[in-house]
Amino acid sequence: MTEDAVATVGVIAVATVADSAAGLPVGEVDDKMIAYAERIIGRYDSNNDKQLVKSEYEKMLMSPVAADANRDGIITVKEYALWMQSRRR
Ligand SMILES: [Ca+2]
Repeated sequence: MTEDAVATVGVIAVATVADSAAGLPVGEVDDKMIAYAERIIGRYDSNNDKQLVKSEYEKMLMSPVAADANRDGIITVKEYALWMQSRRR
């Protein structure tokens, strides 16, 4: 599946994820999902700190703000991976 296709699917699922944000899974993240999150984040990570701040992620087609599990305004690889993983279930 292309990343664009994933993004399209994600837009449809965003409301569901937002509803269940309080119950985000903790811990177990698929290695493939981590690698995928690193690729996506790396594309927007201007300062190469392996995480996204608002000025970086606001350029993304699909806002990952729902991935910010602890609401600190920073999207880490793990948060992004968990978020994507939760949307695929
Ligand atoms: Ca965060």
